[in-house]
Amino acid sequence: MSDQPIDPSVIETANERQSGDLASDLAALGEQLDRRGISIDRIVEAVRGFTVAVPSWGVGTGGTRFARFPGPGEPRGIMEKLDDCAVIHQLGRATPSVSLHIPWDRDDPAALKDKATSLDLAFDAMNSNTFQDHPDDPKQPLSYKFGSLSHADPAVRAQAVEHNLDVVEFGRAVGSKAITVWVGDGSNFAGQSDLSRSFERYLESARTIYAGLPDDFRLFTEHKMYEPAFYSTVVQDWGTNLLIAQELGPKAFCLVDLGHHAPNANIEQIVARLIFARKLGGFHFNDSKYGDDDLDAGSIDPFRLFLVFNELVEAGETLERLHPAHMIDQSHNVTDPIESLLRSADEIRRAYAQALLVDRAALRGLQDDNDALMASQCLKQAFRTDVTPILAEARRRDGGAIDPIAAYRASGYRERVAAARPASRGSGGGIV
Ligand code: LRH
Ligand code: MN
Ligand code: MN
Repeated sequence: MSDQPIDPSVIETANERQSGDLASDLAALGEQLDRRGISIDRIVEAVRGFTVAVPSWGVGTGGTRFARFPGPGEPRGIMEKLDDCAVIHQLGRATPSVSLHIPWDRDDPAALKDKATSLDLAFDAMNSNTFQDHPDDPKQPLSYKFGSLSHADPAVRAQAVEHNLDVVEFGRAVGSKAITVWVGDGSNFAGQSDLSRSFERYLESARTIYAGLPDDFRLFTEHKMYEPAFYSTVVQDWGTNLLIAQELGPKAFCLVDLGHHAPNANIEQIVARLIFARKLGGFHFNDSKYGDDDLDAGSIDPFRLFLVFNELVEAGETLERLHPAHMIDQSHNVTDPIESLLRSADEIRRAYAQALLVDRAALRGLQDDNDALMASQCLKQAFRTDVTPILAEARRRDGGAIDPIAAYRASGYRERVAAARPASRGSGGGIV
């Protein structure tokens, strides 16, 4: 048995109280879905099979670019971050893996692996970091102020390449199978850098990283429209990202962070194009209103999240072959990170379950008949269905909490860690 951080009796007691209501709600929804020709059990089982990784930095000191307001009991290092991640998985049963960020989470890989195993956790894609300087890191004597993989100075590029290879090696040691590379490289002024030459330099560096990947490793490159470079960013959009993945080869894929697009960009169409190109590698789920806000998934625009999942479900077997990585990428300033991550995982599963409810045969027929109104209604019918009982039942069947946030509050975990972990300045998250 693993070292579960929450006493299982807390979950059992809460579930006992709620299981009667859940059974009634599930039966009512099951009846409704039956009339639509959908087996509720099939949806519950599909939801149980859908998991998403939590970001190690998501449980750390949150904040925005402007300020950080650490909450009580913030984890002081990666081991405590893993404890918090274990709470999220124990209650929600949707997040069995953690995405690490190096150097924020650098530690002995064997110790990390042992700790994760003891908590029933594994590691998803690794993240490298050449968008900040790390003054305490002897491996990083040169500054990334003017870029990293695309820097004009070959010595800085070599240092950034080496860092990524180091992260791959670290990932191999902890059982990860992918690395996500996001760089802040770009320029703030027209004329500051050569748009073509900087991209060529980036590609040359990326090729060296790619050449150092183990056979079973994937490389995800992540695009972002702007920030910290405001005039031009080297990997600014999915077009550039696709070029990179195609240039590098079969182990290279594009990662879509939902917050990295212009407001109102049609992200679901980007996802469809990347699926067409067989280059969709994974997601960083979050929500945003204006920019890279890193808010809880589905908290502002759940319909957009649903539309992304609609494309994923529509892709069927093609998607199974691509098996994109699902990760959350959030930063929290006004909520308890554990609660926010529980909620995000639930909203992501919600969007998936709703997408499974779309009557695909009917939708195709309506599209082919150019019945715009009814096609839109067909999608909306799935989106409007309240799948909450399905999500709760999926958790219950896996030993999680019917209402994970209520169970978390009842467990007193935050109060306990607040007493055990003196206030720290923390590291990671909230700065990009
Ligand atoms: C960049 C980003 C990228 C980083 C993370 C902390 O904005 O989305 O994924 O690794 O934030
Ligand atoms: Mn991201
Ligand atoms: Mn981001």
